[in-house]
Amino acid sequence: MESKPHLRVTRRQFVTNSAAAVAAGTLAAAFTPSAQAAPATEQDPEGQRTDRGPFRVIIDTDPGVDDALALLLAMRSPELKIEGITPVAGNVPLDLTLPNALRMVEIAGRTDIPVAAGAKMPLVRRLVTAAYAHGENGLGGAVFPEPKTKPIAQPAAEFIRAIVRKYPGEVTLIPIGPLTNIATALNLDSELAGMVRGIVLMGGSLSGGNITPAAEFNIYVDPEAARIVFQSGIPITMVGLDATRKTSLTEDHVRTLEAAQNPVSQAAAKIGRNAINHNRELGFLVGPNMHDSLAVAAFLDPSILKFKEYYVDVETTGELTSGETLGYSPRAGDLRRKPEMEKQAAAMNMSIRGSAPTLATTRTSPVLRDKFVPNAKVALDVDSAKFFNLLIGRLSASAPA
Ligand SMILES: [Ca+2]
Repeated sequence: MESKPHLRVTRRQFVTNSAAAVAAGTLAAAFTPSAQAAPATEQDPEGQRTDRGPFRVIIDTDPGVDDALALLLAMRSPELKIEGITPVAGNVPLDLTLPNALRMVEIAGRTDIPVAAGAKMPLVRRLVTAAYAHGENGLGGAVFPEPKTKPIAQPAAEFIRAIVRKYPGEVTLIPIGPLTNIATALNLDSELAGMVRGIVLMGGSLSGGNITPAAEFNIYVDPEAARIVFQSGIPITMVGLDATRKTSLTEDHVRTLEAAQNPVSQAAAKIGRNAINHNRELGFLVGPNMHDSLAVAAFLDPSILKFKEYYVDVETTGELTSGETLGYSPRAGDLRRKPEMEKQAAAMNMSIRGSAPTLATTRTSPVLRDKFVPNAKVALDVDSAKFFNLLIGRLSASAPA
């Protein structure tokens, strides 16, 4: 099928703009929050300018301790028009992530939000879960009643496709679990990528993994899906371990949540308290990282993070490294040039090179791309205090009237 021309232009513009930002080569340009993450100034129907949305989003999730808090944060954020929540297998199997998502919707009093069941398994691999970190029930052992709310009949990938097609160019996807549902939606419809406004995801790392030394958990679970997403051309904001491991939930945070008398803060406190205790039992020196809510926060307020543009690709064939995210940049690591040469360096077509071909292959060149074009803004640093002000502030505030 032919893609719609105007949507193609949008994608080409992104690439052109990204290339221009690289060509500009300034530190400021490198750390400008991503356009798709920064809720841009828009016109509302009355013609009033508004910086606060609401912006259409779909949250794809595998609750998950930090997913639960991320969902509660999102449902307490007036900037978001949550079109749906799409649970996926990840931290725990789908038969737990689905009811856990429904529980959060009920706790937040937001049963108006459709919840669509997603993939039970990664695209081509057996499911590896993280029950070791999230407890057998996925919520760190915090127990909540069985949800009464039911998921909609439509499967997640079809639901994502339908919503994106309904509002072309408007929907931002916020995946905070393995990328199976998103990749499946993109596989269903070759035009879909051109209609997605952006993806702000929790996943990956340019500084070592958490489930293996190479891979972050979400990407490790379904590297093939992650590769489809990173190569889709959709503008991506990657909030990975480089930033999320600098966020740590503390006793003080939990006490603030406990003191607030509303169902959301009480539930968040219960989950947070269990997570801290679980962490302590495992002997960790720092409190639980709030990986997923940082991705939601990155969409709400990109100034919380510092970003740099990379071409990110995903290792899918390693014996030890599958799910590793590789960040290519002519402005990072040993490839850095003198400032006066930076512009040239980007233009100089730094090639994107893979592993050397083996004798058994007929592949003549391991060059994957002949020049540097970024596909992701990667969060490299975070103002943790500012992030927790947002997270704990919104979770402990009374419900909006
Ligand atoms: Ca998650």
